[in-house]
Amino acid sequence: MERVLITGALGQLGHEFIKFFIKKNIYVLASDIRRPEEKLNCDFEIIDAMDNKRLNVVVKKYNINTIYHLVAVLSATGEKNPFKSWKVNMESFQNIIEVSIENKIKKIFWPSSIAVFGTKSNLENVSQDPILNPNTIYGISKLAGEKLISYYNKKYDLDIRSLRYPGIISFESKPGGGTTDYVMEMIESLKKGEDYICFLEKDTRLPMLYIEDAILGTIKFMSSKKKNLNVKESYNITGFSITPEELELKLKENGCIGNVIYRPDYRNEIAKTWPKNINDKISKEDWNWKANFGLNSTLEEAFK
Ligand code: AKB
Repeated sequence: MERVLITGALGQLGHEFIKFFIKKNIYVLASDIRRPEEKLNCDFEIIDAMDNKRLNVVVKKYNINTIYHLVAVLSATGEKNPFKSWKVNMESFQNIIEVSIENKIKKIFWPSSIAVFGTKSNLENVSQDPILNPNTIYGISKLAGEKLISYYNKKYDLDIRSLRYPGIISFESKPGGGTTDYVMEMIESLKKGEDYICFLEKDTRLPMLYIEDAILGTIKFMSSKKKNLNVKESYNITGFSITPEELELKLKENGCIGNVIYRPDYRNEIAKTWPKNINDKISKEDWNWKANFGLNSTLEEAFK
């Protein structure tokens, strides 16, 4: 029986993973550094993943055997305080690994990101294994994490698995601190008939994935047979790619009346070093990955 601990559970992905596990009757313990504003239908513990001792106590107390470690300072916030970002992203991950070794955790999920790529990665269509030269502290920490996965899996016979998420689009749970967050911000403003000041240039193309594909894809990946997983670090996945201008036009086609004012800032510089398109062929071959949502079907969800 799976007993799952989610760290950083009150973030954009955590909320949706909680819902999924509850629906499937899988035991889930949510944790974060703050209390939830609304009641969760599962156990909850305050855990600062930087606190190794506390993590250990909670993992033992609840007999946890699977961990989804979602704690991260994302790209845009990370650039404001790189030292803190590195500390949170790396120390928490190392703690999870230590606690997992001690408690014989069966499986660990740790999200990587398109932030691991850089200008040398052939950004028009990024393959699984290009040159990686990340430009943000977030991307550097994700790349370091990918290397740690293959190292610790081998050294301690762990099963840490990872996917390189593109921008995740969700309408119930909110993102925070990312470069791809503009999608949800623009949709929210234009739906209300308000203008939106976009921090990216109108033609900055980035890969995206609708939350349902992200959750179901991750679960499918985590349930795949280990012997089929040939990539030892982190797998590429994607849904579709868009620019802010394409999104604006689609929203107007859907009857939105607000305008978009383009005022690119430092986040556009980050986005310029990220892929325009992702090649996720290896995920399709190894674990049967398939995205079901494109731009139109994602927007249908936004207007439900
Ligand atoms: C971000 O924009 O920082 C994240 C990511 C792509 O990892 N959404």
